[in-house]
Amino acid sequence: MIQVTAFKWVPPFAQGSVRDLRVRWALEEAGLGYDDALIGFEDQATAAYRARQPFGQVPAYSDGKVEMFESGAIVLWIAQSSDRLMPADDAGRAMVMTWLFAAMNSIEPFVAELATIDLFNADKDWARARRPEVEAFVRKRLGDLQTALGDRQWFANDRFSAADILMTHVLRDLRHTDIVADYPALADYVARAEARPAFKRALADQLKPFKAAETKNPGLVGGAA
Ligand SMILES: N[C@@H](CCC(=O)N[C@@H](CS)C(=O)NCC(=O)O)C(=O)O
Repeated sequence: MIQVTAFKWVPPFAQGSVRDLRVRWALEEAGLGYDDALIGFEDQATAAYRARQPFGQVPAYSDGKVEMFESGAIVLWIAQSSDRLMPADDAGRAMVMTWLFAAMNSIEPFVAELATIDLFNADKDWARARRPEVEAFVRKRLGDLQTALGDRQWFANDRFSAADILMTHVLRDLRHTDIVADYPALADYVARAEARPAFKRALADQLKPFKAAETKNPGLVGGAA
């Protein structure tokens, strides 16, 4: 059975963003069943978990054939077994890999820097000084990204693929801002991706244990994705 690690609970700002969502979504699109192995913050530093994920993070993945960490690599692995996530021809596969790495390497670092400022350091002087430059860079990248998308629905080969899972997830990490709304084609793209039944199932399954934990322990901060 395929197994994906995920957190039992995370604070509201992270709910709907944790990277096991990428893997859950890919599995749902591919029609592959899986178990989620829920871990707590206390498990992250254990030797047993570090053997699966050297940084103590989620997700880690196993399917009886391989053991993996790194959400992008895992999604790419799953995509190799499903033409719903990656076409069979070389040119088509190359485009999926290209856009998948574009999401992780050309967009995510800037989005992550902005999120780190806003969500963890908003009250610090250095963050206030740095933020305008970071937002300007995010906007520059989103402008280029919107131009690259043009009239297409999806980034690689104009058909939904693993690359769109990564790109959508990265763009969702700007949900705490209004930035994506200023790029209407990208806003429509994210909405189109989020409307997919596979995404909705993946998101609901990530959120389920968080809600259960909050019901059991009302002391945890409530909130949703
Ligand atoms: N590059 C890794 C990053 C994984 C990652 O950042 N996971 C976060 C959740 S989204 C995590 O486990 N954070 C807890 C921590 O770093 O201690 C991947 O894409 O799998």
